[in-house]
Amino acid sequence: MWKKGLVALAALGLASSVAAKDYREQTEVQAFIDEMVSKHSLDRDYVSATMGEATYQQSIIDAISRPAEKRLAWYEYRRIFMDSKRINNGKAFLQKHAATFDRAEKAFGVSRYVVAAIIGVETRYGTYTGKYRVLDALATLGFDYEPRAKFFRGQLEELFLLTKEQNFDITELLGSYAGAMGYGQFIPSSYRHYAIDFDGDHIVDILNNPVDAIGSVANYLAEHGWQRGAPIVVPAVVSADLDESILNDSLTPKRTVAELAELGFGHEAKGVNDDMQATAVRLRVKHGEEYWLGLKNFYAITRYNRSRLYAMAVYQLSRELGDQ
Ligand SMILES: [Ca+2]
Repeated sequence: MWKKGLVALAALGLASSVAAKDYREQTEVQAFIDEMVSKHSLDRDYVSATMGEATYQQSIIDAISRPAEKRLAWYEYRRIFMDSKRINNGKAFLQKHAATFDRAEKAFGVSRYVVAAIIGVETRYGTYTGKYRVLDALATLGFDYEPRAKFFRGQLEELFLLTKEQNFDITELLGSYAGAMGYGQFIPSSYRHYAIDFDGDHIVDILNNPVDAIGSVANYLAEHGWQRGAPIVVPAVVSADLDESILNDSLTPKRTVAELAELGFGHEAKGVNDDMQATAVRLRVKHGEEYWLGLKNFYAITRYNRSRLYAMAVYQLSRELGDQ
Protein backbone atom coordinates (compact mmCIF):
# COMPACT_ATOMS: atom_id res chain seq x y z
CA MET A 1 0.00 0.00 0.00
CA TRP A 2 2.81 2.45 0.78
CA LYS A 3 3.74 2.68 -2.90
CA LYS A 4 0.53 4.61 -3.55
CA GLY A 5 1.54 6.90 -0.71
CA LEU A 6 4.93 7.39 -2.32
CA VAL A 7 3.35 8.70 -5.50
CA ALA A 8 1.13 11.10 -3.59
CA LEU A 9 3.90 12.35 -1.33
CA ALA A 10 6.36 12.66 -4.20
CA ALA A 11 3.89 15.01 -5.79
CA LEU A 12 4.00 17.08 -2.63
CA GLY A 13 7.80 17.07 -2.61
CA LEU A 14 7.97 14.79 0.43
CA ALA A 15 9.47 11.74 -1.28
CA SER A 16 12.64 11.82 0.78
CA SER A 17 10.78 11.15 4.01
CA VAL A 18 9.11 8.13 2.41
CA ALA A 19 12.34 6.82 0.89
CA ALA A 20 13.68 6.52 4.42
CA LYS A 21 10.89 4.14 5.43
CA ASP A 22 11.80 1.52 7.96
CA TYR A 23 11.40 -2.00 6.57
CA ARG A 24 10.66 -3.26 10.07
CA GLU A 25 7.23 -1.63 9.92
CA GLN A 26 6.16 -4.21 7.30
CA THR A 27 4.38 -7.26 8.68
CA GLU A 28 6.24 -9.54 6.25
CA VAL A 29 9.56 -8.23 7.48
CA GLN A 30 8.58 -8.90 11.07
CA ALA A 31 7.71 -12.47 10.03
CA PHE A 32 11.05 -12.73 8.26
CA ILE A 33 12.92 -11.58 11.37
CA ASP A 34 10.99 -14.10 13.49
CA GLU A 35 11.91 -16.84 11.03
CA MET A 36 15.62 -15.97 11.04
CA VAL A 37 15.57 -16.21 14.83
CA SER A 38 13.53 -19.41 15.13
CA LYS A 39 14.96 -21.29 12.15
CA HIS A 40 18.63 -20.28 12.32
CA SER A 41 19.04 -19.07 15.92
CA LEU A 42 20.28 -15.70 14.72
CA ASP A 43 20.32 -12.87 17.25
CA ARG A 44 17.02 -10.96 17.09
CA ASP A 45 18.58 -7.56 17.78
CA TYR A 46 21.16 -8.13 15.03
CA VAL A 47 18.63 -9.22 12.41
CA SER A 48 16.25 -6.42 13.35
CA ALA A 49 18.95 -3.75 13.32
CA THR A 50 20.14 -5.04 9.92
CA MET A 51 16.65 -4.88 8.44
CA GLY A 52 16.39 -1.38 9.88
CA GLU A 53 19.39 -0.44 7.73
CA ALA A 54 17.97 -1.93 4.54
CA THR A 55 16.96 0.79 2.10
CA TYR A 56 14.37 0.62 -0.66
CA GLN A 57 15.87 1.45 -4.08
CA GLN A 58 13.49 2.28 -6.91
CA SER A 59 16.31 1.85 -9.45
CA ILE A 60 16.46 -1.84 -8.50
CA ILE A 61 12.78 -2.32 -9.33
CA ASP A 62 13.32 -0.46 -12.60
CA ALA A 63 16.33 -2.61 -13.53
CA ILE A 64 14.72 -5.99 -12.85
CA SER A 65 11.65 -4.98 -14.84
CA ARG A 66 13.61 -4.74 -18.09
CA PRO A 67 16.44 -7.33 -18.26
CA ALA A 68 18.55 -7.21 -21.43
CA GLU A 69 17.82 -10.89 -22.14
CA LYS A 70 14.13 -10.07 -22.57
CA ARG A 71 14.45 -6.70 -24.32
CA LEU A 72 17.01 -7.45 -27.00
CA ALA A 73 17.26 -9.67 -30.05
CA TRP A 74 20.36 -11.84 -30.31
CA TYR A 75 22.25 -9.55 -32.69
CA GLU A 76 21.68 -6.58 -30.35
CA TYR A 77 22.57 -8.55 -27.23
CA ARG A 78 25.69 -10.01 -28.87
CA ARG A 79 27.11 -6.56 -29.63
CA ILE A 80 27.24 -5.74 -25.91
CA PHE A 81 29.66 -8.57 -25.16
CA MET A 82 31.79 -9.02 -28.27
CA ASP A 83 33.72 -5.77 -28.26
CA SER A 84 37.47 -5.82 -28.81
CA LYS A 85 38.22 -4.44 -25.36
CA ARG A 86 36.38 -7.30 -23.65
CA ILE A 87 38.17 -9.79 -25.89
CA ASN A 88 41.64 -8.31 -25.31
CA ASN A 89 41.12 -7.95 -21.57
CA GLY A 90 39.96 -11.55 -21.49
CA LYS A 91 43.16 -12.74 -23.11
CA ALA A 92 45.16 -10.73 -20.57
CA PHE A 93 43.08 -12.18 -17.72
CA LEU A 94 43.75 -15.71 -18.98
CA GLN A 95 47.45 -15.02 -19.21
CA LYS A 96 47.72 -13.38 -15.81
CA HIS A 97 45.97 -16.30 -14.11
CA ALA A 98 47.29 -19.08 -16.36
CA ALA A 99 48.41 -21.27 -13.45
CA THR A 100 44.99 -20.99 -11.79
CA PHE A 101 43.20 -21.81 -15.04
CA ASP A 102 45.47 -24.85 -15.44
CA ARG A 103 44.51 -26.12 -12.00
CA ALA A 104 40.81 -25.37 -12.54
CA GLU A 105 40.75 -27.23 -15.86
CA LYS A 106 42.41 -30.26 -14.28
CA ALA A 107 40.16 -30.23 -11.22
CA PHE A 108 36.80 -29.56 -12.88
CA GLY A 109 37.25 -30.30 -16.59
CA VAL A 110 35.75 -26.99 -17.66
CA SER A 111 37.36 -25.06 -20.52
CA ARG A 112 39.35 -22.09 -19.27
CA TYR A 113 37.94 -20.03 -22.12
CA VAL A 114 34.39 -20.63 -20.97
CA VAL A 115 35.22 -19.78 -17.35
CA ALA A 116 36.99 -16.59 -18.46
CA ALA A 117 34.11 -15.72 -20.81
CA ILE A 118 31.57 -16.02 -18.01
CA ILE A 119 33.65 -13.71 -15.80
CA GLY A 120 34.06 -11.40 -18.79
CA VAL A 121 30.33 -11.26 -19.55
CA GLU A 122 29.37 -10.92 -15.91
CA THR A 123 31.81 -8.26 -14.72
CA ARG A 124 34.45 -7.50 -17.38
CA TYR A 125 36.88 -9.73 -15.47
CA GLY A 126 36.04 -8.39 -12.06
CA THR A 127 36.15 -4.70 -12.88
CA TYR A 128 32.37 -4.08 -12.67
CA THR A 129 30.99 -6.16 -9.84
CA GLY A 130 27.99 -3.98 -8.96
CA LYS A 131 27.29 -0.86 -6.99
CA TYR A 132 24.20 -1.80 -4.99
CA ARG A 133 24.31 -2.90 -1.40
CA VAL A 134 23.28 -6.56 -1.56
CA LEU A 135 21.17 -6.01 1.54
CA ASP A 136 19.21 -3.23 -0.18
CA ALA A 137 18.80 -5.23 -3.37
CA LEU A 138 17.43 -8.32 -1.64
CA ALA A 139 15.19 -6.36 0.76
CA THR A 140 13.79 -4.27 -2.09
CA LEU A 141 13.10 -7.31 -4.29
CA GLY A 142 12.05 -9.51 -1.38
CA PHE A 143 9.50 -7.11 0.07
CA ASP A 144 8.58 -4.68 -2.69
CA TYR A 145 8.63 -6.77 -5.87
CA GLU A 146 5.71 -9.16 -5.71
CA PRO A 147 6.49 -11.29 -8.84
CA ARG A 148 9.67 -12.70 -7.28
CA ALA A 149 9.29 -11.85 -3.60
CA LYS A 150 9.55 -15.44 -2.42
CA PHE A 151 12.77 -16.07 -4.34
CA PHE A 152 14.48 -12.92 -3.13
CA ARG A 153 13.37 -13.39 0.48
CA GLY A 154 15.04 -16.77 0.20
CA GLN A 155 18.20 -15.07 -1.05
CA LEU A 156 18.05 -12.58 1.83
CA GLU A 157 17.89 -15.54 4.20
CA GLU A 158 20.92 -17.03 2.42
CA LEU A 159 22.71 -13.68 2.71
CA PHE A 160 22.30 -13.71 6.49
CA LEU A 161 23.73 -17.23 6.63
CA LEU A 162 26.55 -16.52 4.17
CA THR A 163 27.75 -13.42 6.00
CA LYS A 164 27.68 -15.29 9.29
CA GLU A 165 29.66 -18.22 7.86
CA GLN A 166 32.24 -16.05 6.10
CA ASN A 167 32.36 -13.36 8.78
CA PHE A 168 31.44 -10.61 6.29
CA ASP A 169 29.75 -7.36 7.28
CA ILE A 170 26.26 -7.76 5.79
CA THR A 171 25.85 -4.00 5.34
CA GLU A 172 29.05 -3.64 3.32
CA LEU A 173 28.66 -6.24 0.57
CA LEU A 174 28.07 -4.75 -2.87
CA GLY A 175 26.64 -6.44 -5.95
CA SER A 176 24.20 -6.23 -8.83
CA TYR A 177 20.60 -5.03 -8.62
CA ALA A 178 19.65 -8.68 -8.12
CA GLY A 179 22.11 -9.28 -5.28
CA ALA A 180 24.78 -11.08 -7.32
CA MET A 181 28.32 -10.66 -6.04
CA GLY A 182 31.93 -10.71 -7.13
CA TYR A 183 33.82 -11.69 -10.29
CA GLY A 184 31.28 -14.32 -11.28
CA GLN A 185 28.17 -12.63 -9.82
CA PHE A 186 27.02 -15.37 -7.47
CA ILE A 187 23.74 -14.84 -5.66
CA PRO A 188 23.95 -15.74 -1.95
CA SER A 189 22.64 -19.32 -2.34
CA SER A 190 25.16 -20.01 -5.14
CA TYR A 191 27.91 -18.46 -3.08
CA ARG A 192 27.10 -20.78 -0.18
CA HIS A 193 26.76 -23.92 -2.29
CA TYR A 194 29.21 -23.54 -5.16
CA ALA A 195 31.88 -20.98 -4.30
CA ILE A 196 35.12 -22.53 -3.13
CA ASP A 197 38.42 -21.61 -1.54
CA PHE A 198 40.79 -22.28 -4.44
CA ASP A 199 43.99 -20.69 -3.11
CA GLY A 200 43.97 -22.48 0.24
CA ASP A 201 43.75 -19.51 2.59
CA HIS A 202 40.55 -20.94 4.16
CA ILE A 203 38.50 -17.94 3.05
CA VAL A 204 35.95 -18.30 0.25
CA ASP A 205 36.37 -14.91 -1.35
CA ILE A 206 34.92 -14.47 -4.83
CA LEU A 207 34.60 -10.72 -4.28
CA ASN A 208 38.26 -9.74 -4.25
CA ASN A 209 40.18 -12.94 -4.97
CA PRO A 210 40.38 -13.94 -8.66
CA VAL A 211 41.82 -17.37 -7.77
CA ASP A 212 38.79 -18.29 -5.67
CA ALA A 213 36.55 -16.74 -8.33
CA ILE A 214 37.99 -18.83 -11.19
CA GLY A 215 37.80 -22.04 -9.19
CA SER A 216 34.25 -21.22 -8.11
CA VAL A 217 32.91 -20.60 -11.64
CA ALA A 218 34.52 -23.85 -12.85
CA ASN A 219 33.07 -25.70 -9.87
CA TYR A 220 29.63 -24.23 -10.54
CA LEU A 221 29.64 -25.51 -14.13
CA ALA A 222 30.99 -28.91 -13.10
CA GLU A 223 28.25 -29.22 -10.49
CA HIS A 224 25.67 -28.37 -13.15
CA GLY A 225 26.61 -31.17 -15.49
CA TRP A 226 29.56 -29.87 -17.51
CA GLN A 227 31.13 -32.67 -19.52
CA ARG A 228 34.88 -32.49 -19.98
CA GLY A 229 35.86 -32.08 -23.62
CA ALA A 230 32.30 -32.35 -24.97
CA PRO A 231 30.90 -29.86 -27.52
CA ILE A 232 28.87 -26.86 -26.33
CA VAL A 233 26.82 -25.76 -29.31
CA VAL A 234 27.22 -26.31 -33.08
CA PRO A 235 25.58 -24.80 -36.16
CA ALA A 236 22.42 -26.61 -37.18
CA VAL A 237 21.37 -27.50 -40.70
CA VAL A 238 17.64 -27.04 -41.11
CA SER A 239 15.61 -28.88 -43.74
CA ALA A 240 12.47 -27.69 -45.53
CA ASP A 241 10.22 -29.96 -43.48
CA LEU A 242 11.46 -28.60 -40.15
CA ASP A 243 8.98 -28.95 -37.31
CA GLU A 244 9.09 -25.36 -36.05
CA SER A 245 7.44 -26.21 -32.75
CA ILE A 246 10.76 -27.60 -31.51
CA LEU A 247 12.61 -24.27 -31.89
CA ASN A 248 13.49 -22.67 -28.53
CA ASP A 249 10.97 -24.97 -26.87
CA SER A 250 13.19 -25.77 -23.91
CA LEU A 251 16.58 -24.95 -22.43
CA THR A 252 16.77 -28.54 -21.21
CA PRO A 253 18.17 -30.88 -23.89
CA LYS A 254 15.32 -33.35 -23.97
CA ARG A 255 15.72 -34.93 -27.42
CA THR A 256 18.60 -36.84 -28.92
CA VAL A 257 20.56 -35.46 -31.86
CA ALA A 258 19.06 -38.26 -33.98
CA GLU A 259 15.50 -37.35 -32.95
CA LEU A 260 16.10 -33.70 -33.81
CA ALA A 261 17.47 -34.70 -37.22
CA GLU A 262 14.24 -36.64 -37.88
CA LEU A 263 12.30 -33.45 -37.15
CA GLY A 264 14.34 -31.53 -39.73
CA PHE A 265 16.99 -30.12 -37.40
CA GLY A 266 20.32 -31.67 -38.37
CA HIS A 267 24.01 -30.75 -38.25
CA GLU A 268 27.35 -31.46 -39.92
CA ALA A 269 29.62 -31.04 -36.91
CA LYS A 270 32.37 -33.42 -35.87
CA GLY A 271 32.32 -34.74 -32.31
CA VAL A 272 28.52 -34.70 -32.06
CA ASN A 273 26.96 -38.16 -31.78
CA ASP A 274 23.41 -39.23 -32.54
CA ASP A 275 22.71 -40.31 -28.98
CA MET A 276 23.72 -37.00 -27.35
CA GLN A 277 20.96 -34.96 -25.72
CA ALA A 278 20.36 -31.62 -27.42
CA THR A 279 18.02 -28.69 -27.88
CA ALA A 280 17.04 -26.68 -30.99
CA VAL A 281 18.06 -23.02 -30.75
CA ARG A 282 16.80 -20.23 -33.01
CA LEU A 283 18.34 -16.76 -32.75
CA ARG A 284 17.29 -13.57 -34.47
CA VAL A 285 20.05 -11.92 -36.47
CA LYS A 286 19.72 -8.63 -38.25
CA HIS A 287 18.46 -10.11 -41.49
CA GLY A 288 16.90 -13.44 -40.67
CA GLU A 289 17.57 -16.24 -38.24
CA GLU A 290 20.35 -18.55 -37.08
CA TYR A 291 19.93 -22.16 -35.98
CA TRP A 292 22.12 -23.89 -33.43
CA LEU A 293 22.19 -27.30 -31.81
CA GLY A 294 22.71 -26.78 -28.07
CA LEU A 295 24.30 -29.70 -26.24
CA LYS A 296 24.65 -30.53 -22.56
CA ASN A 297 27.45 -28.03 -21.98
CA PHE A 298 25.26 -25.31 -23.48
CA TYR A 299 22.63 -26.29 -20.96
CA ALA A 300 25.23 -26.11 -18.16
CA ILE A 301 25.94 -22.49 -19.09
CA THR A 302 22.22 -21.71 -18.92
CA ARG A 303 22.25 -22.89 -15.31
CA TYR A 304 24.33 -19.78 -14.70
CA ASN A 305 21.77 -17.52 -16.34
CA ARG A 306 18.61 -19.06 -17.75
CA SER A 307 18.86 -17.51 -21.18
CA ARG A 308 19.96 -18.95 -24.52
CA LEU A 309 21.18 -15.47 -25.51
CA TYR A 310 23.41 -15.45 -22.45
CA ALA A 311 24.77 -18.92 -23.11
CA MET A 312 25.46 -18.08 -26.76
CA ALA A 313 27.27 -14.86 -25.78
CA VAL A 314 29.44 -16.81 -23.35
CA TYR A 315 30.18 -19.45 -26.00
CA GLN A 316 31.08 -16.94 -28.70
CA LEU A 317 33.23 -14.86 -26.37
CA SER A 318 35.00 -18.05 -25.27
CA ARG A 319 35.81 -18.78 -28.92
CA GLU A 320 37.30 -15.32 -29.30
CA LEU A 321 39.47 -15.92 -26.24
CA GLY A 322 41.01 -19.12 -27.54
CA ASP A 323 40.54 -22.51 -29.15
CA GLN A 324 38.50 -24.99 -27.14
CA1 LIG B 1 40.59 -18.35 -0.67
